[in-house]
Amino acid sequence: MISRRDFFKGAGAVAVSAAAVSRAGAATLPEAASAADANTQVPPPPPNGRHFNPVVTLNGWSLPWRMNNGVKEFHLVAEPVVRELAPGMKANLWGYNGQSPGPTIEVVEGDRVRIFVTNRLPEITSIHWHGQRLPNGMDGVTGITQPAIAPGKTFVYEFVARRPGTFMYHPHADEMTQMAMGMMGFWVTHPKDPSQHAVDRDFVFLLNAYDIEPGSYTPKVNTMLDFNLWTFNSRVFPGIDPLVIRQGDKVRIRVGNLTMTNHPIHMHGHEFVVTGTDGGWTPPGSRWPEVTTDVAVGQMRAIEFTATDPGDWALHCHKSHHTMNAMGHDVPTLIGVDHRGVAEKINRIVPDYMVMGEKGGSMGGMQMPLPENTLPMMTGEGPFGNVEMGGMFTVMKVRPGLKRGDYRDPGWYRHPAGTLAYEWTGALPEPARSGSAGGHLMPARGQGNVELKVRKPTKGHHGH
Ligand SMILES: [Cu+2]
Repeated sequence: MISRRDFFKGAGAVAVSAAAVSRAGAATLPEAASAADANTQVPPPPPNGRHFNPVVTLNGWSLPWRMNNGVKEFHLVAEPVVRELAPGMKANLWGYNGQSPGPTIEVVEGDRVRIFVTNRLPEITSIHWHGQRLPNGMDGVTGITQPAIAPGKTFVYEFVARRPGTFMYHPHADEMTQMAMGMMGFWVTHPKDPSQHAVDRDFVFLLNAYDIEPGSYTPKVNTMLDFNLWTFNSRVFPGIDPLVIRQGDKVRIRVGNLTMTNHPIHMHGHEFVVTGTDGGWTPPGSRWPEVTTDVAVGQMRAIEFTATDPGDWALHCHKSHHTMNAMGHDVPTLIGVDHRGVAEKINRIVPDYMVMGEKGGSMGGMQMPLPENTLPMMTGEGPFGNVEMGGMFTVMKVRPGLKRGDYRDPGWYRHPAGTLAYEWTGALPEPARSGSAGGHLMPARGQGNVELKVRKPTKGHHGH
C-alpha cells in the first residue's frame, strides 16, 4: 500500500533550485508518496483534474499528485531502495519513492505538469523525460540543459504534456551506474478524450536488467552486456504478477526498454497489433498482426488485442537466456552425454558443477545448493510441474466473467475436457526408414558398416 511520507513540512527545509519556472506556485512541496512492496496496485479513478482511464503498472503503482492552481504537481525522490526481485532474493537498488522502477506518472494531454525531484542519492542526478515534447531546459540532460542535482537538493521541472502516448523517465547523469541500479519509471500521457484509444485493461511495464552475482545484493554497475537478471519492472518470474484479463476485454500492454539489448516480446494464444511507438499512436492503416514485437533499446511499444481465448497464456521475451535467472550463462552444455554417476564424483571436487540436458532431465529438474540471496535459473511451479522459466516471463490469465477492474489472480486455468494435450499410450510402430537415402537423386552408397576412419600422419611433420 502507498504510505505517505512528509519529507518536508516546511519549504525552508529544501533549496528549490534556479530551474523553477513558477516560483510562486512552488512555495511548498507536494507530498512524496512512497510504496514499499512489489504488489500490483490498481490505481483508483483520478480524484481531480481531467478524467482518464488509469493504467495498471505490473508489480508497481501510479504516483498521486496535487492540483495547484490548475497545475498537476508530483514529487519524485531519488533514493536507495531494496527491491525484492522474486521471493527469496532482494537487491540493493536505486529508485524513486521507495521502489525501482519508480511510480508511473499519469497525466492528460494538455496538462501543465510540475515535478519536484529531490535527490537522496550519494551522488548527483537529473531526470530526462524520455519521448516528451518540452522546452529544452526541461529535458534533464546534466551539463547540457541543466546543472546536476546535487545530493540533498530539489529541482523543479515544468512543462505541458503536449503529446498523448507512452513515455519513460530516467536519469541523464552517471547513466551507466544509475540505470544499472534501477533508476527509471513509466510515464503515460492519456488523450484529452478518454474515449479515444479506450481499452478495458491497459498494462505497463519496463524491461530492465541487472548483474547481481549469486551471494551478493548490489548490481555490478560496470556490466555492459552480460547481465544475469532480466526483469519486468525489476521482478523476475515467478515474482512477476500475472496479467489478469476478462475474456472479451480489449487489452493494451505498453512496454518500455531501458536495458542494453533488444527484447522480442512474444505472446501466446492471441495475435496483436502494434498501436503505439515512441512517435505516438500508429495510424490504423499501418498496423499488421504479430505475435512477437521486438522492443529495441530505448524504445516503447503499445500492443493491443482482444482477449478472445480463455487460458493461461505465456507472455515473455523470446531470447531464451532472458527467461532464466542468475547463473544461466556459465553452465556447460552436455546434451547427449551420459552422466550417470559422473556428476556426483565431480561434485566432490567441484561443488558447483552441474550438467545440462542430462538424459531424461533438463535444467528445470536440476538440484544444486544455491548461494545466499539468489534464485534458481528456472524456478516457477505450475499446475503440471516445473515451468522451467525465470526472468522476463509471465502469464496472461484470460477468464470469462471477471468483474471490471478485478485484477486478482484467479488461480490456474482448468482446461475443459478434450482440450488438454495428453500422453499417447497406444502402439508405437517403428518408423519406416528410407533405404535409398535421397532417392534416385542421391542414392545411398556404402550401406552397412559406416565407420569414421581417422588417419594420423605416420612419417612425422615435415613440410610445415
Ligand atoms: Cu530479452
